[in-house]
Amino acid sequence: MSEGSRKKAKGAIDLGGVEFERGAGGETHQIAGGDVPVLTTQGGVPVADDQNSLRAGQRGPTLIEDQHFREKIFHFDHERIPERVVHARGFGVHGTFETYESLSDITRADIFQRAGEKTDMFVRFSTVAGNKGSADLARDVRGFACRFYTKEGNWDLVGNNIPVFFIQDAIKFPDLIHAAKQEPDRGFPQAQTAHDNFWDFISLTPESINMALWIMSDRTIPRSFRFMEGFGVHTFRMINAEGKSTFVKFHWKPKQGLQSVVWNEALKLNGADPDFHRRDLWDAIQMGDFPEWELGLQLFDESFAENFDFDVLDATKIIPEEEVPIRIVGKMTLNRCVDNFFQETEQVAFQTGNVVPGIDFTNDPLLQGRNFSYLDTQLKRLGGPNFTHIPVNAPRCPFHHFQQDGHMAMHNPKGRANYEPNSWGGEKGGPRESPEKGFPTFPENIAGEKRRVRSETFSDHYSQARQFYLSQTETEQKHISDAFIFELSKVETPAIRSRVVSHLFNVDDDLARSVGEGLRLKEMPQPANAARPTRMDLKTSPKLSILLNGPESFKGRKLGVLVTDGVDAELFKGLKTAVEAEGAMIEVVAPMVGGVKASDGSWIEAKQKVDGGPSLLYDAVAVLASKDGADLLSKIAPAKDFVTDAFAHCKFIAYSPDAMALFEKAGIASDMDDGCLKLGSAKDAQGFIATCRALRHWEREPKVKAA
Ligand code: HDE
Repeated sequence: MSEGSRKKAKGAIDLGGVEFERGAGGETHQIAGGDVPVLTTQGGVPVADDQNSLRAGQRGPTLIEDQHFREKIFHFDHERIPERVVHARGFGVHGTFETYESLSDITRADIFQRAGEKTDMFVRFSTVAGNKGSADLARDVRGFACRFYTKEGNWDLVGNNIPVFFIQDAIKFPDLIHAAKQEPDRGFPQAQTAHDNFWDFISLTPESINMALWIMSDRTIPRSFRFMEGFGVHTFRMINAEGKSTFVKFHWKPKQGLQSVVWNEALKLNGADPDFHRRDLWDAIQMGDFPEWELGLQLFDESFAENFDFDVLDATKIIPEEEVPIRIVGKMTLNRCVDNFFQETEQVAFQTGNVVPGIDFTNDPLLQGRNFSYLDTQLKRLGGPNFTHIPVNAPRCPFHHFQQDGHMAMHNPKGRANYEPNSWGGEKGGPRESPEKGFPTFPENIAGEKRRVRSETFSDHYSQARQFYLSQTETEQKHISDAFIFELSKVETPAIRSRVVSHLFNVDDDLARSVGEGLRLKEMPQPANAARPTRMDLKTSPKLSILLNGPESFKGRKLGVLVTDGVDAELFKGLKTAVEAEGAMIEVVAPMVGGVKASDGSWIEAKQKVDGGPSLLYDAVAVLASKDGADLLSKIAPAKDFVTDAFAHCKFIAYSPDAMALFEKAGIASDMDDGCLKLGSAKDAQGFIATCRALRHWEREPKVKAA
């Protein structure tokens, strides 16, 4: 507010640059004027006093006449809308898609016609089972919902970070979700599949076993939304201008590489920072470190589909990249946070039915069911049929239709015609259909009996689960087995535990045994009855491993540096320079949030006080302490946790020579290994950051067994 732009009110006080005045009861009023607009009612009427309701007498009752109070409370009372029945917790951001090359030979979709074309996007990442306020690091599938605002309407690719699904037919979706969410009698557990109902359902639904392997892998505990893949899951069609159809599966490949956390870290992160994933994306975008994904297509024809080992309409199966290579056709960059969370992230209404000319559905029964569900659910959540009038849902291309009225209609058709055919002609007559430009449904030949039936071609439930398991590194296989043991240890009914293990015998003998032994089953179960025997001949697919597809640098990741007074200033500077040169972030943690005084007298600002900045928040850590500083840290329990957790989670650790006292007191000095690097001088910092390019020091894991 510019000084002198208005007279200072009598008794005005200054609270951090904004002026307030004291009211009669001692309360503060922010004063309008200058750059501060006058507060109004929803109807635009200026408000004189927003601190006190209208009363009869100083200490008397509030008057119903107080229209300002009534409007304010009425609106507040109605602020909540139903959360999404699944994927309630999510985080949305804006972005841009850039088309690399014309795909006109394959699809007539306008977005894929011109190299270099940019299309606006909105993307929402989510967990599935937890409520809106649940923690980010739940073991769960992540939603990866993408909207492209194309010149021929909105195209929504509503995918997940896992390429397969639990069930084959949408009619089982309510059962799956009921089983996964809180048990209905007790209302818990929240955001967890580690309970009886979930594993009961899974163990009675063999088609879900492939997905069960995926969700027990580290895919369900990503380090960040930025480090995960996305998948359209279903087989779709692309149709070119001549009407030729090509099958397609959509993939998003993060330029950042793949990365996950370990389970013990996830458990603790949920307490340390329940917003870990949304904060990560927010911070990265605000800092200008825009995450990028390339869009890849697996394209194949009818003859491939007929000869492939599995039915391409079965959403519990993948097509390995090694069999149908991925063609990279464009890039998504997420570059803008929302202005308002509710307005955009909460109100965005994705719909699988939003496809554009040149992209079409297949008969995947899961996809067909979704097309009904996504439209239907928006009515309940957003309260009426006009949710496309909300800016985040409105197309950004011209649109004309005769839908009218309903709650909150913002734009009804203009003029006399609200129907067609009509004989008004010209502009007055309104829009008309166009067989040339309009959405062409692929004229597939369909014939058959009307029956409730599951195709025989959907009946192999274990072969791809085995293929997935055998495609993992040894470290990842151990994580899968540990995850089964953890989840099933929370299952209270022994028969359900055994039943799950009986399915694992159809996947891999060693896996089943290690889970069975980890649960201390009194007797190993027989393999479950299988509709089809597991195929032992499928080739492994290295692309299914996270560790084989990790980041190549430390870029986009975060080093946490625990410092104390007297920290070697040169060493700190050297480390900071090395981190920044790599395009990574450094966050300073100190005994007190105000910061520390370095050896040369300079001041180092801290971002976190040590108990609010556990090593869980960082990809790698350093402890730079003076001798006195290390003695002080040795007496602070969270400082000891800082190093023991980092060690147990197989993180790379750098330390100044004097910091050793902390490791000794924490009880890990004698176990320190090649993943722990002493920084003798600033020169060593570069080598440390180069070491951090690898994700973790996995060699340590068998010794610490914390994952
Ligand atoms: Fe969803 N799903 N889903 N789903 N789904 C919803 O729609 C549904 C499925 C996915 O960020 C709901 O707007 C059925 C597969 C994402 O807003 C609902 C079936 C995949 C999101 C719905 C599936 C997904 C949803 C709830 C079985 C990956 C969040 C709120 C046939 C390919 C979108 C909403 C967002 C949300 C139904 C299975 C992904 C109820 C019936 C498979 C990413 O309509």
